[in-house]
Amino acid sequence: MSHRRDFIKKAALGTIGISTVLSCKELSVKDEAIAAKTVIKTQKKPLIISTWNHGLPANEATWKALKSGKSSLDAIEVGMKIPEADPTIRSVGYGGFPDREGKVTLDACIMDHNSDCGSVSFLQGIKHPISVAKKVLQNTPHVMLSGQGALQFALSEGFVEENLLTPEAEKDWKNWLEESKYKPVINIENHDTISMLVIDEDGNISGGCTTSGAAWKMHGRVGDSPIIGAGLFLDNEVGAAAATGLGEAVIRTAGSAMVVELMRQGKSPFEACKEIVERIYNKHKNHKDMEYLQVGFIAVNKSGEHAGYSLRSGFNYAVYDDKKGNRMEDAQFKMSWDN
Ligand code: SD4
Repeated sequence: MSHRRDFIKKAALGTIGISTVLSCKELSVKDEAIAAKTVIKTQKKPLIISTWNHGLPANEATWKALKSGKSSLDAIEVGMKIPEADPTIRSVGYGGFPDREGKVTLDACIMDHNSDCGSVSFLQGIKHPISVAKKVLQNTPHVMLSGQGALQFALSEGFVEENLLTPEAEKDWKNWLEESKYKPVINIENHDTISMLVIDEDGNISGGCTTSGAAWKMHGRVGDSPIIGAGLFLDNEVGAAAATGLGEAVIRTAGSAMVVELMRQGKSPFEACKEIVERIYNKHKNHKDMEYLQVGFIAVNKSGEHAGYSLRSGFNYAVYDDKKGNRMEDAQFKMSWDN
């Protein structure tokens, strides 16, 4: 956990220059104009953006796959499987924190430029939910399979059932059980869904999302990540968006779909992400979730302009393009954790 804290400190430090100038308060209109200028524009393809530090190795693998001629869906799957298989990443796939009953339950979705999508929710015992989501897209007439049904489908497709609860995650769960105060807390240490948005060489957009969801959630709880329109949405005519943070807040506002819709109306990715974060803030400012609320969005439009914006500090995302290679960008944010 300590490396996670260090990372958050570093991520927060990365934004201190901005946050000091802005006193960690709302961006003023003038400051917004400055922030908008920092948004990166590129016509270069391909372009990959993904949430959080684990986006870097995921981007790397997806980039190689795209360059070797794989389809966007296959390339996204290759990239997303890296954090899913990494037991040190406690918020995605194998090694993810379990729910309050000690079960690791996984959510994932994938969507292509034709608006074909596949999704699994509340899936247990399968290390790569992103691959099962891709099979739902390719081999079923449905968009979403859940729980036992999703597991049965995965087994019928040749996936192997395995224990995803690592000794480390089990130990943390047992520690949590000592107090077991249930709050669906998404704070800076326990949320790190990976969402990835891709523009391929042809300019077509696709995306994916995979997570073990909120730590210590109620058994059966499903977050925003497998829900097309909430955790992920794209329209190949316009752009794409994906979310991280407290899924309940993202679902309440149909977050990613709204970001894309605002881009359709002419907003930049930065403006669109910021407007939906503001909307979430306004709907939650007197809400019981507000104390620990964090949500963040990444978005890309058809011309390759991209941005990230979060309610609270500490959110970053990985960007890979031909010009600058693979690197992290700090997202702008509305407020620090002290506010
Ligand atoms: C969820 N959005 O299940 C996910 C959690 C997450 O970074 O970790 N987001 O609510």
